Amino acid sequence: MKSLVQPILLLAAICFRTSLAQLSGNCLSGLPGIPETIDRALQAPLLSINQRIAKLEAVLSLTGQLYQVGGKMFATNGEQVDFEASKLTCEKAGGRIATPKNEAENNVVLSILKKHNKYAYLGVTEGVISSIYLYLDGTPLSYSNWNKNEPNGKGKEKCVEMYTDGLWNDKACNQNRLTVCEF
Ligand SMILES: [Ca+2]
Repeated sequence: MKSLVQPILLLAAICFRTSLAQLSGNCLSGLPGIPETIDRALQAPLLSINQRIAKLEAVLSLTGQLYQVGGKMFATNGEQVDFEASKLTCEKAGGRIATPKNEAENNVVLSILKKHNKYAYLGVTEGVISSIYLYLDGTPLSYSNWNKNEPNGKGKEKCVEMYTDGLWNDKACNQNRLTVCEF
């Protein structure tokens, strides 16, 4: 029960220090960060869970095992395998192979590649039409960061790798590349 008691005490302390004018806020309606619509009996346990997750994220980030940007988390197992094996590993872990959809996400994947000094396959493959690249669910790319003169495989480089400068290259799928997953 200790873990449940602590957030309640914390809230009590916050309320204690809060003026009457603010009593219509968190002290009466819900705990910080917890929607008011959640049953009050569940609010303290939820706050406790949120705090513990935040601590775990901090530890994993500190040790370089977790990279976060926006709502996504990226991580690598440090292993180099081909595209299909990378994809499968990420899926088995409950995520998917890294698929940066904006510059910020691309930069986070880049930071992982720089740390390991390896290239990685992305969750992008060539569609039925040559030189048209798609996400793995078949939808068109909303972001790309092709290297100069890429993609140049013309149907012979079905996968896409990211270099250690963040730029993309279409590449055969059978090379060994660092597995980077997103969650
Ligand atoms: Ca290429």
